[in-house]
Amino acid sequence: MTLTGNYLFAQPCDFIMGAVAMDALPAPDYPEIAFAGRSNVGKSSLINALTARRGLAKASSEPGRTQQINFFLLAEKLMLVDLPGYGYAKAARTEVKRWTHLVKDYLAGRPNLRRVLLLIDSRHGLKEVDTGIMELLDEAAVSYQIVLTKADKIKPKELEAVVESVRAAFKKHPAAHPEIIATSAHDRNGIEMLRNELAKLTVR
Ligand SMILES: Nc1nc2c(ncn2[C@@H]2O[C@H](COP(=O)(O)OP(=O)(O)OP(=O)(O)O)[C@@H](O)[C@H]2O)c(=O)[nH]1
Ligand SMILES: [Mg+2]
Repeated sequence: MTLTGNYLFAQPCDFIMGAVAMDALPAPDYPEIAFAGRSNVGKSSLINALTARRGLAKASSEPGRTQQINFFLLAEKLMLVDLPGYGYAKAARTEVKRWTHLVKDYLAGRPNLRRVLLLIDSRHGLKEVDTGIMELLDEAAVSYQIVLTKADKIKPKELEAVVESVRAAFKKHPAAHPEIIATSAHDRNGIEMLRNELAKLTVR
């Protein structure tokens, strides 16, 4: 039986570890859901909204807040993985390069990665770096799903337009999951829907 999303996400969720290198990841014992996206898109905030735990994942208005791969184990069933952002960050160039490599290696080489949530800022839509990540995931045959963030920041009509443009763009991408979920960590729209979607992935 599939758990309801709200039930699953009300279970304990614990920080397991932060990893700065591929040889320091935890054992691949649980199905993993990775939160990927450009710096500042709202990855850490979305993990906090899903788990209803403020401050579980460190969020900040300063791009580049998450500097390692952080693992959170939910209900001893699902590992939530907060990735450093790719693209712009207020950090040294060499540092950004290092995380970008780490993120790419992780995304392409993690055997227990069940799904990548590719977060896209509702106001900005898909950028070139995002398309690059989609290509990498297509090649690695890793299933991914687009999640729009910060939906509270734009009007419903504009949101529809972004959904349509993203839908059109990912027709060419074989590993993309067809459903796009628009979310807001602030007014919590879309959070329950995403919880339900992720609950389906706890079944091995
Ligand atoms: N209005 C609004 N702001 C949001 C939302 N989600 C995140 N933010 C804000 O966006 C900023 C970045 O959020 P983070 O969750 O730290 O983003 P991140 O993707 O983890 O960033 P990095 O770790 O730096 O890559 C913070 O100031 C958040 O408060 C949202 O749904 N609505
Ligand atoms: Mg973060």
